[in-house]
Amino acid sequence: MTTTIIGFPRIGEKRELKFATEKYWKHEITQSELLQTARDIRLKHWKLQQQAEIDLIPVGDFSFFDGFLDTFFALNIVPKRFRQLELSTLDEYFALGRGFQDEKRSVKALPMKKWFNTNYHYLVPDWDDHTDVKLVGTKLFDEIKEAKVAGVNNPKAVIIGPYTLLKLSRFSGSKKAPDFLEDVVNAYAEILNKVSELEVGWIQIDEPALCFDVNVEDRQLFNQLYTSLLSQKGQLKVLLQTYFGDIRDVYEDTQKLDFDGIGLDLVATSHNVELIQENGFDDQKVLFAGIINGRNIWRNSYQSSVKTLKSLGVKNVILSSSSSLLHVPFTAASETQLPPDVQQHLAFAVEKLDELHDLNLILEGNGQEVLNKNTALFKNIRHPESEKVRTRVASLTASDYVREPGRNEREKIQKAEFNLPVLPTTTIGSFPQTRDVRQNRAKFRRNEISREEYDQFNKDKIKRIVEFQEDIGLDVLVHGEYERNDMVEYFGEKLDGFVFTKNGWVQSYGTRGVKPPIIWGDVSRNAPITVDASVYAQSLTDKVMKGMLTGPVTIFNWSFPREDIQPKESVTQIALAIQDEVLDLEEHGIKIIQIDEAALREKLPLRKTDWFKEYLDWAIPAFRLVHSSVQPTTQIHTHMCYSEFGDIIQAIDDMDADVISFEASRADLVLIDQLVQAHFETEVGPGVYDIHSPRVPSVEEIQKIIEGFLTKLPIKSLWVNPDCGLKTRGEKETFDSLKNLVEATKRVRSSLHETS
Ligand code: THG
Ligand code: ZN
Repeated sequence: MTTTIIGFPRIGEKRELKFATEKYWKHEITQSELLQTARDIRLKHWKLQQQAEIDLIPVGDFSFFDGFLDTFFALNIVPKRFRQLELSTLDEYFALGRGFQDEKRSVKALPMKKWFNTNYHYLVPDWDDHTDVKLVGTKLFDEIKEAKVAGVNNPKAVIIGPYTLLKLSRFSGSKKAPDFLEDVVNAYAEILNKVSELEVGWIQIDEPALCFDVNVEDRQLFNQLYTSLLSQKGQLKVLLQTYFGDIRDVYEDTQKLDFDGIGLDLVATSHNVELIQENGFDDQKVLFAGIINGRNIWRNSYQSSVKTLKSLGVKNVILSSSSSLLHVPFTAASETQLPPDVQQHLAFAVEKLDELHDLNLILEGNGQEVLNKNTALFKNIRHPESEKVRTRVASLTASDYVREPGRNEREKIQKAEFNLPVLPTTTIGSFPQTRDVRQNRAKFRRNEISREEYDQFNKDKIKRIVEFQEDIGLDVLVHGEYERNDMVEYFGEKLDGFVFTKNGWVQSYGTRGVKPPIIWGDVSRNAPITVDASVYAQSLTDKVMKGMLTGPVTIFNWSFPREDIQPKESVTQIALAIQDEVLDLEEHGIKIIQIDEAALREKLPLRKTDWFKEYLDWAIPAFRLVHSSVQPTTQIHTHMCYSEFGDIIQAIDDMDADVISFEASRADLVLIDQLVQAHFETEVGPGVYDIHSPRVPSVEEIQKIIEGFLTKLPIKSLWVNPDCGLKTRGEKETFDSLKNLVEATKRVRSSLHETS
């Protein structure tokens, strides 16, 4: 038996790659300095894997921005607008990821999307009729040579496969995926050939898209691609690597095709185990058994892993991770501030390497001691359980999930209560987190200023932003969220049941990362969290102040979950904690409360048949539990960052919020059409401009967008707002954009007057 991993985190133990890259972008270091940092990082990660005696070390998993981008960039899939910039290769690469702007030119970045059901984003390549697919990049081959020089004698080349590439791409011209098939196969064949020439044993071709539903055409595409490609593999051993789900639709095909190895995720689902048990596994192939969880941070239970592996009855097995380790932080060893009884249960990327080594020992019959120690660890897990929380969850009844009266009734009551103009204007909640705001938080954290000084600074900020919103004439105001870091980390820190890492960074996109909270015990709220800030803000104005909360599904999805209880149970606990906050806000005079569910859509199971029974059936009720006992006069808003919920519209309506805001700024009316068709009842605030760019939209532009929405939607259910929170923007552009938003709304209102 041997060991491998699918990929290692690449941002560096202390986020060295992030800092170097951002310096390079600011022209503070040279390209060669950046390349040197990258080499140092790769070398360090290879050495760590060697020390842990990982046999097959992945090479090519490194990335400056995104591995999916690396793959299509190497294949020359670069839209003309980027080529015309005539940049260096590296700068063109970065331009695809983050756009490009200088005195004369401005090019928008490629769109980003969530990578399967993770909080990682990949870049979406745009193929048009000029796209000329051919191998032009040398990154993979350069890294293989570099690894060999560094003494990595058994590298495993890693690339994203052609099926996943085609499935996740956008084809904007008249040519579609099948029209590119031949060129794609040729380009990949050339990659195999070059890797083979470098005397590499294995190539890992990542095909996670096989874990989505694969229909008849997709299956044909997969077979066509690989029949052709595998006939050209020569001596190279080809591993078909899948992750995040099961491959039930193509399992038989993978057995028949000439793959040398099949990589299956044995953690995300039990379905792959069943596929092997029921259909057998070809003796001539190697199973890359994804038994170490790449998605969560708990220690592996060796006893149950050994049991699973033995139940498979497969002859040739290599032990592996269930996915790339890029989804977990670097090392748990430095998290010494955590209580020891927590720390001993954690395995981040570095610790997972040792776990593979341990498992291998055990399976070879030399690991009785490590097995005993691990078994004892699992006997000693002590998740703090709260009798109070358990009782509260157990006593919930169906009526706790139903808001009375119904939506139509509430709408009338609320129109009378608030007396807002038509097309009410608002923002999503956060205002720019300028340098001074972040510094104030940092100083408080380092004990350089007192709690009073810290609070006073934020109060001054709130006062200023409330005045600004009143001045420009927004209708529903917010306090600006100056006291918050990340919208999930902030709530996690205030709730019982969570623990926090100091350095547990996970890449979210490009150089940006998040530090997911860890759910360790039963979750509850011991004191009000946002009430002071909201009440203070409301005291400054006669307009309505909107309270701002993060919803239970998003808090859960962006944390590392417990594995000893069901997701539904954790989410219900979080929902009750947020319910306490909602009711406190209401009691203290806050009449509109927004509960964000930015991450609701991303955790939809990969297969449609699982959407309801494995997810929506508990996620949507959890949201309702949070708000269903408020007064009819209290208005509940929610927000979603990504507009792609066309396929779950009914579920979104069933959240039973009064108003939902979402991204729609590409003047893309498709979703609006879908909402109309589905008789969507919730009032909507489709974003009227894109906050992800510093560009200030003009009054005329916003006016047109609002008028466009009005051709589809009844005026009584339309709100006007930007498409997301404003915390990542600068103040000047934000203020200008919002002034234009209000002015555009006023013009639409008065033109309505004239015509009626
Ligand atoms: N919070 C969490 N996940 C998210 C978002 C979020 N996922 C999707 C979406 N929003 C976009 N993601 C990010 C992630 C990180 C950053 C911005 C958008 C970011 N990070 C800082 C960095 O890496 O330098 C660190 C910020 C900090 O100090 O906390 O800017 O909102 N959980
Ligand atoms: Zn958003």
